[in-house]
Amino acid sequence: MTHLSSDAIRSLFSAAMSEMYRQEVPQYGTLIDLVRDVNDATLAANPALRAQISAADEMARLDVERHGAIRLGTPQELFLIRQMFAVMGLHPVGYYDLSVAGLPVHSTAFRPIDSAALRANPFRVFTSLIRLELLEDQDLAAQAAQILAKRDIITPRAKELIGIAQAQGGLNKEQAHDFVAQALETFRWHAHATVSADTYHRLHDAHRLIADVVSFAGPHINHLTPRTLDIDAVQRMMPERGITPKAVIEGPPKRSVDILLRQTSFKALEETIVFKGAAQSGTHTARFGEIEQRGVALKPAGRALYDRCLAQTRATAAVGAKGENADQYRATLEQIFAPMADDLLQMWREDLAFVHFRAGPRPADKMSDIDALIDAGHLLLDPQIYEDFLPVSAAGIFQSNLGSDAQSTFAQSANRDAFEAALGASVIDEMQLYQASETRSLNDALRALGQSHLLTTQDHYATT
Ligand code: OOG
Ligand code: NI
Repeated sequence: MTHLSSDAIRSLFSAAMSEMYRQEVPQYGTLIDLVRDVNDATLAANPALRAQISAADEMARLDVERHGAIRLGTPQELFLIRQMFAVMGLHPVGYYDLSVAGLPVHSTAFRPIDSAALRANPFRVFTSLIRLELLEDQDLAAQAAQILAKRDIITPRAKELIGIAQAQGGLNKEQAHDFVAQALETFRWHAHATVSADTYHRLHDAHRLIADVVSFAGPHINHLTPRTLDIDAVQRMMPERGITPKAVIEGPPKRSVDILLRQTSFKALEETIVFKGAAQSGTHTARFGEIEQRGVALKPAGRALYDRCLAQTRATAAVGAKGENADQYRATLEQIFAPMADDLLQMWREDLAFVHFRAGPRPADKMSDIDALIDAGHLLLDPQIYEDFLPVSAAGIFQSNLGSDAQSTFAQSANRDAFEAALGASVIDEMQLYQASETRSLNDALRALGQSHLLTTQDHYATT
């Protein structure tokens, strides 16, 4: 029997999610059109960027690239979602502690992990688990746990197909289509709350996130984010298309070599919901829009530098709840990041950034070392795209969605062990993935250039 690849199943799923979300949230369609227009214009105006993206074989992923986000209620749900996502080649990478921003959740990113899968379709889902133990009102927490224990977020047929995929190592075409249709049910919006108006309001008073997770039958997808090549243009043009963005773009400043991840979002829609029991209705804000620009992944030293610069910026110029001080924040951000190297080769040489190597023209002879190959133009470097998320940015997106642009900092209380126990697996270390990918690309290029005597097995950053 022939199986559909997990890449193909992921592509079907991401297209189906996009279609569903377009139906559910009309502004999403507007955003997708805007991002496509900006990307087309950016590529047309910048032939070097177009050539670099094509040479790195990354043009195809750009148009389909999305990330979504969901929030889960129980450890069992996280465990089951991991099984579901595995069928489409999504694996948990990284641990994000959002208690640092006063949010009662911790998270991981389910994403493809090898370069071929990322090139095929890098669809990812930022997945959070609520932490009832962080609530002050433990009676309410116990009630919330009871409500959550009654729901089943995965359809019986989806469970059956996950079992089949695990037993036979994949799904055939018909099963795959069935699986995608069933999986979609988990992430659909439910206008009918499973709780009474009274319970909803008590949960909401404890924390809006708790109400969002506990009051509904499933973990509705709360945003689906396209990737743009020019987030400053998108931020500028959003109002022209009737969308109001948050006050500042999260993440690093604009640079000539983009680093990590820059994100902006628009506020959640207020939607009508119907409470249990009564014919009474109310409103709830769950779904919002987000756009992002992805730059080069940073090595540990680069990431530490990023975290330091960002913390310094936030300490110097904090943005207020209504977006006050946004201009000062932007200027400070640029100024504080200015000393950081902004040239890809220099960043690689300073152990700041991960690259992918590519073979250029083949030299006539054996060369003495990698630096000589680079300097003579035989070995070419492309930025390795950052495939993950940033906790401070994620917190800013959560906050903005909760109605405030205020940047706040709280005492942290990470609990990675509990998260991994729920997941039933360890989260994968993203730094190891990037390093392995860099080393593999280097060795492939060296072989293609007839320089096998320079093959390397070492982790560049780990040894320096
Ligand atoms: C997730 C927010 C984080 C991002 O892009 O950083 C996120 C959520 O609101 O559930 O999606
Ligand atoms: Ni997001």
